[in-house]
Amino acid sequence: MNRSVALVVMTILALTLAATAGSISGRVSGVTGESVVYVDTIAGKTFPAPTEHPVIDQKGLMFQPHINVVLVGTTVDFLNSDKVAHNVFWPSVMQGSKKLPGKNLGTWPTGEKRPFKFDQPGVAALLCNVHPEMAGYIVVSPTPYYATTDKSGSYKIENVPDGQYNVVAWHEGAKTSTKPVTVAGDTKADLTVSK
Ligand SMILES: [Cu+2]
Repeated sequence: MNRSVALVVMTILALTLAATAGSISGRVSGVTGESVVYVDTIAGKTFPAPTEHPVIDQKGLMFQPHINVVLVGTTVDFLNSDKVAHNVFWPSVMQGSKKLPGKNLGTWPTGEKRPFKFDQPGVAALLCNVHPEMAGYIVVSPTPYYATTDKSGSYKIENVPDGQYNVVAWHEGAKTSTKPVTVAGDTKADLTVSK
């Protein structure tokens, strides 16, 4: 390889690294426990749906995990691992203050699963009409840039390209909070949500 070719290759590598190395990290305050943080819809950008199906299990009379985040377009497999029949339904999908229709997937026995494709961003509160105490959540993120916080509210979203975004924090039972964030490399963004 001659010197000018090597220089071009190195420049391309450096630019590629610079374009993919950004992140958003910080803390969600105002609530305790796990929250979800995601980059809101980016005008003119869509993302291919993942081919993998995350599994939400109904086990021990609970939705496991209790809180799930998926990219819009993802198909979720709902599994029943209990000895009793369970149902899965959500009364609506909340898109900000907009209420989109919900869905009832029916009731099915041990060991079976039913798929559902979440093709609209928003939040679905999962319920089981056999066991009223069961509750879970699916946050359908419009972008692949999302994370769940740890118990103290800290989060980090990796591989965010530089740019200007609206970052949203969601927490069970609280109002969602949105904040404009300019990402340039590793960027900090703290958010506050309130009940
Ligand atoms: Cu149930």
